[in-house]
Amino acid sequence: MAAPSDDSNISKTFENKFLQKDSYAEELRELMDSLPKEKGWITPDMYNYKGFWLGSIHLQGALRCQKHFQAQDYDIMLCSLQKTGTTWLKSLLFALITRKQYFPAAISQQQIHPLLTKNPHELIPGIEFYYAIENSPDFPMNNGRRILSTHLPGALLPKSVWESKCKLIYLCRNQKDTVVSFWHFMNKRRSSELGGAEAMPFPEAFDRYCRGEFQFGPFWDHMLGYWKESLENPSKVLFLKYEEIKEEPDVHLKRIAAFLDCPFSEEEKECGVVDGILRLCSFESLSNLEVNKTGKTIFRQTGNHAFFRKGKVGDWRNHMSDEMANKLDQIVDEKFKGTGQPERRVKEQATRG
Ligand code: PAP
Repeated sequence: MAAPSDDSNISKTFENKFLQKDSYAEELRELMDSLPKEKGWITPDMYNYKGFWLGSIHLQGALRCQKHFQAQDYDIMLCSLQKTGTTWLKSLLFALITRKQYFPAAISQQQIHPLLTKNPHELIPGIEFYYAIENSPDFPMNNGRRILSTHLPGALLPKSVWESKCKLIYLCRNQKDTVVSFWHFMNKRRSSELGGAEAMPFPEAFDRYCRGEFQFGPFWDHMLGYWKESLENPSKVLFLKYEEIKEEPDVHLKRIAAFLDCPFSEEEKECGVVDGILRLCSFESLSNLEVNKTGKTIFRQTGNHAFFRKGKVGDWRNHMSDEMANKLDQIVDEKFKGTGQPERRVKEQATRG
């Protein structure tokens, strides 16, 4: 069946359904009853499944895609925790892979680029969300590839992802900016999806994040799983950082293109294709499009504007005390000690702002 596209129907049934425990399949209810649980940020509960925190929607989606999703060698899977820059990288990947159909440097004269009328999340589906709705969603092909995304940790991905030759790109971000971004986003969702529920105070959100108790967390195990795979198999997993892409977007876009076996030709570079993609996908460009100012996501009542807040490195300083920042730095140091994880470098960059 075709990928869902009518936002009004899906968002109503999808969210409401997953807030009602009675409506879950019996098998899922039994599993949920057997798992450790905590209060969810949006849903009433969150479950610890094999070491990771998932809401009922994501648990259903994870189990279904483990069972039914078949990765293909030509697939591209963008893997990330929430609020690490997924929307941005989705737009970059889409523009990169479809650049022959939609020439980014000449969009204004010749054609309407899909990114000008659709939110990146509509163009690149998150597999666990689609599998939460149905057993066999049909994902779109773009120039001979399927560009997909997931917030699932590597350990919960369907086996075929690891067994096939599909390529994985992992994106991470400085934790201090991530938790601030996550807190803002969740409060917007609480307000629009939970009938104006009160905002969660930042100290509470921060403590839960530090304990790893947020969707798809804890961040350390999520990151380390992909980090280790990227070291062992660099042609399979490319490990990227938001701050580094911000610093040298052209370098990283070319790196991504080479990793995906679709490098830019000299001619393309001279014609301004790299710059065209970066301009099209910049925060300023995407956040000012009508679809991203007033449109809604497929699954949620929350508007697309929630995916575009500031897009800056170092905004954590406006929300976090020194004591909080030190606490999170210590957790990062402790969790990544001895792993060779280059998190420290990300941290220093963000500290410099
Ligand atoms: P998601 O996991 O829910 O998809 P995600 O896109 O990963 O969210 O993260 C949103 C963050 O990326 C926001 O960060 P902020 O809250 O600190 O501002 C958002 O502003 C930022 N972002 C979105 N688009 C871009 C872009 N084109 N360039 C840079 N940052 C962006």
